[in-house]
Amino acid sequence: MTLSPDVPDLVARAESGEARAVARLISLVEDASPSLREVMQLLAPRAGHARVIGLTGSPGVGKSTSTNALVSAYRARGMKVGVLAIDPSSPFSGGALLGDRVRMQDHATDDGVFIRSMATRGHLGGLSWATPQALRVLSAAGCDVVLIETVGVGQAEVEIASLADTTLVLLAPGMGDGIQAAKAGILEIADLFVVNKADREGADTVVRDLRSMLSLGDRRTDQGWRVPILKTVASRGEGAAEVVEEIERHGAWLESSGELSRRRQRRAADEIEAIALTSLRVDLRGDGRLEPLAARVVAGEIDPYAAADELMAQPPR
Ligand SMILES: Nc1nc2c(ncn2[C@@H]2O[C@H](COP(=O)(O)OP(=O)(O)OP(=O)(O)O)[C@@H](O)[C@H]2O)c(=O)[nH]1
Ligand SMILES: [Mg+2]
Repeated sequence: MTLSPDVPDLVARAESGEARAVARLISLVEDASPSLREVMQLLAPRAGHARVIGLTGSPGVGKSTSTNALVSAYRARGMKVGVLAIDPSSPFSGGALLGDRVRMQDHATDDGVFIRSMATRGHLGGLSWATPQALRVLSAAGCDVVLIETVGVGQAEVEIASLADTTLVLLAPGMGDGIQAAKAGILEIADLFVVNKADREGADTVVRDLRSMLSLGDRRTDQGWRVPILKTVASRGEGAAEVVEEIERHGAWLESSGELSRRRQRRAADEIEAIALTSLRVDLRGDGRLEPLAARVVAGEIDPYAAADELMAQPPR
């Protein structure tokens, strides 16, 4: 693990689709390895190939089961698929996402599918730092589409929307989701709503509630994209092909409207900012000037603004 990897060789093997090399590169991302600079330089020409689909929604709504069903639907179209399951609350990958692995077992031996879970808590740069780099790896490995699953709590769902080309918001009956959706600002981020667990009572009510909320807001109509609402039974794969069709339709709209390049430009800007801020923070912490300044602030000798000015007047070592 600590051996410095032969980066060009690793990248070449990942680009030829070797699963172990892909996994290794994503581990470098997770570990914030110093090798990443070289990795990203080599990957740059091949970034942007994959269409990025975000799936978010409350815990237990069926995101992993839906991801599994969507992977099957994409594989049926002969497309190569990457899956990133992101757990913003857990500092370790593995534990909390074990359930996801089990639910995605269908594709464990398919070499047209890369499945990877990633933990971002405790990572200095967080989700916005690590995820785009993992996406670059998967894109370079030839994935036509990458599905990112993240649980819809707090800031993570908003971040996921800014990382994805198309964002799916999942709801299910019996979870008070109609109300939750309005509260959580989920209406703003969805390009597509999926009401999962349509085999359960109340799915039509969720659809109706969503439809009336959407017609009140009607934010996208003027931009030419009307947010569709689909029903699925992910556990039986029902509706997955239709969801893929709508994602493709949204993709075509993204391209024709110019929105795709706008979204990707904004994403790249976010990514640059995250890298710059993270390295600035790392540098400041290792710089040795922060603690003495903090002591002076505590002693009332200077105020924190003046201390920050002093810090920034000279770039960190
Ligand atoms: N009845 C029914 N159950 C479903 C359906 N889809 C998923 N489930 C079940 O719902 C439970 C949660 O599914 P997951 O796919 O793990 O949900 P999740 O959103 O990924 O959950 P977290 O990752 O923990 O937030 C599992 O027991 C699934 O079998 C469905 O369409 N109908
Ligand atoms: Mg899950």
